[in-house]
Amino acid sequence: MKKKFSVLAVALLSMALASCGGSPTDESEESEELTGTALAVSLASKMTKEELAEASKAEFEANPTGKFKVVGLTSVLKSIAKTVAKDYEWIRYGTHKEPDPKDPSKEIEVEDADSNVTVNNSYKDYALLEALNVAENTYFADYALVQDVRYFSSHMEDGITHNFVPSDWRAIGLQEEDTLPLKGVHFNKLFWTNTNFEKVTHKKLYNIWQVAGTDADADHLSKVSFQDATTEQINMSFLVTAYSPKEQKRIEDAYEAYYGRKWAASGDYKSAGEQWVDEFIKNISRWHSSDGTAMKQTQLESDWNEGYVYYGAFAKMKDAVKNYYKVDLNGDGTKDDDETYTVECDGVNYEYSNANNSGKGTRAMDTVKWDWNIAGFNGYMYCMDSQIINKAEFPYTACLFARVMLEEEAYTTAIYNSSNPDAAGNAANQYGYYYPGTASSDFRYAKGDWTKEVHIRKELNEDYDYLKDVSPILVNKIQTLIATVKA
Ligand SMILES: [Ca+2]
Repeated sequence: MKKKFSVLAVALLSMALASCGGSPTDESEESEELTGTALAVSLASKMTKEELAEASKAEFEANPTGKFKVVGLTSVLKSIAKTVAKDYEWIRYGTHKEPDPKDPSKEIEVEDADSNVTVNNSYKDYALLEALNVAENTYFADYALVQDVRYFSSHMEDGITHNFVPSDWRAIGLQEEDTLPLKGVHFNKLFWTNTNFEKVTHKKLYNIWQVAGTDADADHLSKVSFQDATTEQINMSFLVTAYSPKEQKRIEDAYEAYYGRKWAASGDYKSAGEQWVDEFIKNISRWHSSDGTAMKQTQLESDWNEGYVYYGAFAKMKDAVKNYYKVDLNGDGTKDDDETYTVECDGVNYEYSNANNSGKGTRAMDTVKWDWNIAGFNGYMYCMDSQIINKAEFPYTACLFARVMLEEEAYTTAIYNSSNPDAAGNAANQYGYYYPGTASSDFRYAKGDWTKEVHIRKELNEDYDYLKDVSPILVNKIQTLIATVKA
């Protein structure tokens, strides 16, 4: 609404200028109209990285007692803050461990008192987008890493946040579509099973229409576990993206491969994506409340012999890496230490033993089968994006922060993890987190993981141009269908 109003206001203003003999609005006049954070971000987008650093330094000199404030949903931000502080001497950020005041037997990470940066990454999901609303009129924070463009595009349109584009975005290896909004970190959600799936179901997961359709279809899969898209908004963005004109061909091709006939519009469905979403929702048999719990626990501890297809955040592999279970591997009702189990899934042999891992049992991550070759798509690739918050006190530093996040070294410092090494055993990129730029040839992926480019190709993709205009009526229709199925 506000966007339409401001476009109208600009139109009226140009008409007024024209009637006074003014020249038509050109780019320089447009930037003259900008003020405050919008102006700073616009100017920062024309600066070199060195000029941006100088502007950041000037901000701290002008405001020596101020604190640059970062908000978001991930602890990655603390690591990026440390990198920024390492590279620019006027920026100070460090953390240390202290006893938790609520439970002195535990330790919590506390920011050093002399830090002039503060990072709040404790927001849960969409609470951050709501919290940002106050920035329309008053200072809230300087930099935000936010997710789901369908949800926050209105913040950009309303001027609550501003989009910075580094002048050297091409050199970093970004594509133009990576700059609006400016990408920070890629994430994805995938369809996955456990490695006992094929033995239990006698089926492979090979086509997206297996989880739609009905029992009448050969190879139909009726056990599907999905987080409710009414509350898990990124799942709603996934479902509405299946309606996107850009994604129809892959869904139609998968239909033809599965049913042996071309997909055709009918009175019921105007697109293959619409049909898939409708049938998929009707086929969901369980609504799990946590993607993390589903992957790190449920699939192994409870569902080992159930043959479920799950849809959830691939990044939860970092939870599953730490969880071990003894399982009734031989199906006799006991979980004895000497039980072993060998199973073939999708042509690969897996061996498990309750004695494995120093007697802790089977590691949940090792029973996640995520790399099925699925006609249609494997899931949904989306991003956490950098935004400069309106009324920022350190807008240039916020832009510098966004720029540093795009450096491969800053990214790998934050994301590489030794608990999911590459094939050679080196610490490597965590599953489910992907660098937005062009990774160098020595970039290390976790063992078996696909490259970012392969994930992008195999998954539906978050698309700002499409999602910013998605009708609330479509969202409502999907919510209503979910409510009906759950009732
Ligand atoms: Ca047993």
